[in-house]
Amino acid sequence: MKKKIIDSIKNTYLKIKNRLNEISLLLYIKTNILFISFVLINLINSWLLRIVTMGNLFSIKAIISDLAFILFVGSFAYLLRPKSQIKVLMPLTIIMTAACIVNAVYYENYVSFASFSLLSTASFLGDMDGAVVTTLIHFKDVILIFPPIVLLIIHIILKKKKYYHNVKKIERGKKRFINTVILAALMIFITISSMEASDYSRLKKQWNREYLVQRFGIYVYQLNDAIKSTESKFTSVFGYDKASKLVREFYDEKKQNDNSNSKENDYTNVFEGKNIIVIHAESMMTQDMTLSFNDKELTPNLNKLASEGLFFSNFYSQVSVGTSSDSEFTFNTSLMPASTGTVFVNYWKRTYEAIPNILKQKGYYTASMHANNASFWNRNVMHETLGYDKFYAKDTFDNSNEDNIIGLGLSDKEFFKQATSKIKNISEKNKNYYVTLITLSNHTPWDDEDKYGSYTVDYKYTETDESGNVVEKTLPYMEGTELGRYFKSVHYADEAIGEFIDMMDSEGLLDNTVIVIYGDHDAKIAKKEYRYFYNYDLETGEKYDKDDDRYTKVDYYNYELNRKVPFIIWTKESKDNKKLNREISTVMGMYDAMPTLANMFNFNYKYALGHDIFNLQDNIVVFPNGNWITNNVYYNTQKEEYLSLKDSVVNEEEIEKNKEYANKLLEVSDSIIVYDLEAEAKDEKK
Ligand code: GP9
Ligand code: MN
Repeated sequence: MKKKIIDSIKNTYLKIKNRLNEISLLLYIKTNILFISFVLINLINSWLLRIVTMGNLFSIKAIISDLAFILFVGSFAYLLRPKSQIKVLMPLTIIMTAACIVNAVYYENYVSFASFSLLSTASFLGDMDGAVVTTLIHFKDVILIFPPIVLLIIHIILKKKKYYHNVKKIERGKKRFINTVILAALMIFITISSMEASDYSRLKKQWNREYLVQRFGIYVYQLNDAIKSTESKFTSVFGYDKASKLVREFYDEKKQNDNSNSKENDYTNVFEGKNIIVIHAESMMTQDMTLSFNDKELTPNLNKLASEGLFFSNFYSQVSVGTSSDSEFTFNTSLMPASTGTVFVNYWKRTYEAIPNILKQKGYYTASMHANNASFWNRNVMHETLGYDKFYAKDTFDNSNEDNIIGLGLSDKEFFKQATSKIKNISEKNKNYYVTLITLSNHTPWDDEDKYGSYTVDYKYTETDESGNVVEKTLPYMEGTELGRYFKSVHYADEAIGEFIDMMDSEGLLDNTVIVIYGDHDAKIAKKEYRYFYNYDLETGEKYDKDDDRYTKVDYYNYELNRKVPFIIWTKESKDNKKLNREISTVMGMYDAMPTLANMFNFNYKYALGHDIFNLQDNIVVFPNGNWITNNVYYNTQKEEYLSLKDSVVNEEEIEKNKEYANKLLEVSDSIIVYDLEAEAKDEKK
């Protein structure tokens, strides 16, 4: 009886097993383990990449286009025998994994995704200190390496289990190839049919890389980027007429509807005939100027210059992947960074209406100074293009004393010291000069703490103990954090600027000179560092809880709004002159610097995209990713949503108008750069 029951259970089990085997999906899975693993592993990796970079947890659209890509490229494996399919699937997995890792590391540093058009830029990384590169690679990026390893393990197990030998009998390669391609085509169809008009233009322009990866996944993004990057080599040959027309019409319209760059105001010619010293302050942020630790201001020197001169407190840098070089470019030309690649590396063989070029025509001697390798960011050639008579790079500075080295090179204090004697020389030989000083010490990774001086970012306080004695206590606060180290470096960089002003003054070099200072871009420090900073309880040394009334949120918008950098125009006499000693809070971008200075120093230009800030009540600052800000709104193009600032009532019509304007402006800027349209104007003048 017992035996009978066991036999019948056995029989039923075998029957079910056979039935299941007949069901094609299960059979498909069982006989396609390697291929399915290949698809899943690479799908998961792309998803992980979106998490570690943008924190984007789930996007069905990205999963579908990832799937389309993986299925399509993988389908070719079916043209080989099961045993050999690994020969196709493994190289593909390695390539896709490499794309994920490179992009994760790249994102860490540039908060954007990598582009093939930047390959020529990669060489400059070689100039960086090893420490910089290693700090760019974080543990979370390392996990992205799993696909080839897991695929190999699966392959070995299958081989051991004689899986390939068994499936050989069932496998009908060509049919599977066709079926997989059909499935991939279906995914492509779903992707395309769910695309909106703006998606097409974004794929075409590649301005908003984050959006593209979020929408299409990393593989499709990288494929599109590869096509675009090769295409850009050809488009500068074609499409010239279209670009030229677009630019011509844009400026014609501007001339008719917007006279803010030609109108005279209180600042017209105020500095005519004066020398200009521009300080490009590496990673200096406006927020730094509002901070104090242990009752000592973080940036006392910048604060003093700002309070004595013109301080533009709502000023944004507009950099793209070209960071420092982009801000040099936009400051000097009032154009936007390039949409693919960087102007300094990819579009240096052009003619630009840049401040040094213009001032040179007016008889100024123009020079730039920077104590890093001349080839970094391709400055050695690009500075000549911008119109600098001479670029004083690393080789013109004495770097021999190891004590004077911080981070990437010569310390700012020593740099300014040696620069002052160079400026003295220049001043003796030239009536007027325009000198740009590019600082270096405040560059990431901010780990030369012992060289930054004695400024501390901990929290010192006193307490009376039980016996009535006053005891000094310390809470670590920002000590030991990345943001804390950055603050110490900022304090050092500020001190260096203060010393420079004093040296210039004692050499008598400030009497006919205007000092212009800009922060080149924000410090790109992670949100979690700010969360810690804003929510540190100075009574207990603990972090406020999220539910605490005192808890400060750090979200996309307040992070973006906080990326302001200082912009200061100062002279020795400013503090006694009401007009030259004030704060301007109208929102302003790096591209407004050139037209504003042009009005003050009396020089002409034709192509500026920004405005003379003294003629504006409100303004629009367009960012390279298509986001923009006015006094009332911050617009996020990735999410197509906005944040109203200062509780202002937002007019939808205005939003649409600004969106259109921002896109047009980016297109115009890019057309000028790619098609070398400022050269055209120069030729016309001849
Ligand atoms: C390098 C320095 C830094 O010379 O200007 O460049 P960044 O990394 O900020 O673009
Ligand atoms: Mn920089």
